[in-house]
Amino acid sequence: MTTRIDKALIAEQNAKLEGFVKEDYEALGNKLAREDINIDEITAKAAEFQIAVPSWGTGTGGTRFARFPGIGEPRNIWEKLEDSAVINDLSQATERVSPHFPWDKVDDFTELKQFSDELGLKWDSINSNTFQDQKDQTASFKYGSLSNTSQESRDVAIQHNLDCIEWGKTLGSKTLTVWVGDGSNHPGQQHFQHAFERYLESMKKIYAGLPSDWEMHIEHKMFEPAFYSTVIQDWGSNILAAMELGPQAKSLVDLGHHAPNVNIEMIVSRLIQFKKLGGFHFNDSKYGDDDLDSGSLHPYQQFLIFNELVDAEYRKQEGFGPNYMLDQSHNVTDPIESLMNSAASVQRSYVAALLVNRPLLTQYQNENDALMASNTLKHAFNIDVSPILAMARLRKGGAIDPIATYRASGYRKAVAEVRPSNGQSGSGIV
Ligand code: LRH
Ligand code: MN
Repeated sequence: MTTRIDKALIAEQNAKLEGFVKEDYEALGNKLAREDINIDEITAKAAEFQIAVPSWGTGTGGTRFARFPGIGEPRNIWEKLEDSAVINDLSQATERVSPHFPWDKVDDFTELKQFSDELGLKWDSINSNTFQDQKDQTASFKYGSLSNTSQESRDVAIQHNLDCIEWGKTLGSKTLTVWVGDGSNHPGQQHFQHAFERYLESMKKIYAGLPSDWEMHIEHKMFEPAFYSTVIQDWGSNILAAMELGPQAKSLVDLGHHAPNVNIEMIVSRLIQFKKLGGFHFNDSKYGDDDLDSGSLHPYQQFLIFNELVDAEYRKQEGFGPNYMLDQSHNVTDPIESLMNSAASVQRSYVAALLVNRPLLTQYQNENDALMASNTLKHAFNIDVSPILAMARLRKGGAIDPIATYRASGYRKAVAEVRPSNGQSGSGIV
């Protein structure tokens, strides 16, 4: 049974708001025209914007202390895809889903591909998992995976990544994302260089298994699950590994994997300059890897990141083509609502960055007019682009107000009737 949001309901809900959106759109269009900006060109770009949904984000997340399941939780990849289709039906910006193996592993990947095709969904980056031991695993990842001192553990981790590539080929994915929690909890526990050497030796074996049109995205993280050192702890170790491995290896920036107040937009600029920016895991955080909804705490930082991305597009930067994806944990909200909200938040940062007057910014930068340079960015950030986002969704057959339409659909209640909760609370991010 696949429950989709009825197109008639979307049309009925849109009919209530369409007049207001058109009014606001026209007013904004006039305002932007005064700055020689054609609103329809911006709306067309907004409509092309796509950000992938993490399959694991469609379920309720948790922490090491507890996970409090919501109702109608998706219990497997089939139901996660159904929910992802609802998110895309309403937002029209999330046609790609990123799976995590073995959490989403199935016996028949051709059947899974068929199912996703029927839902109008595509497959984004494949995430391997060598941060948990699987049942009957022959060698543990307790002391690491690709950098473990045990060749046996390294081989198990390498083979898992090669399997992920095979499964991804059947699904039509073109990217493997490798995040490893490898590291240490005590000074002296790990030899930093030897651990990195073992990691690179393992990654070279995985890299050799990449089809020629695939990329490998390396994800760095400051800490957790290791609490003293992490083998790929920051963008420095990340870009060194990507350069060492070859042109198909690039760096992935998960916003929550940096210490508070780190200048992430500058890291993005460096990765762009050296053609090593593979993609993003968008989320927000206040303290650690909180995996909160994108733009919920630091919308200006998110805008500044897109200012670097749009600048690269504007300068036609060679080797530029990053992948956008959400990576969040929804502990207290309906995951579908949070994912729609977050997709729109990231899309908003992109659209606002399109409104930056770049020739003027360059002039102020060359004149060291710091205040006017900063104001040029703030001016674009402060323009309310909501009419553009709503019009882009409306023109693509989506919902002007995705949350209101989703709630009006009663989808969560409907699926709760066919997805009995297992009643267990448990703990952990999924
Ligand atoms: C690690 C991470 C990684 C995923 C996991 C679910 O913190 O960001 O991207 O594999 O979350
Ligand atoms: Mn991530």
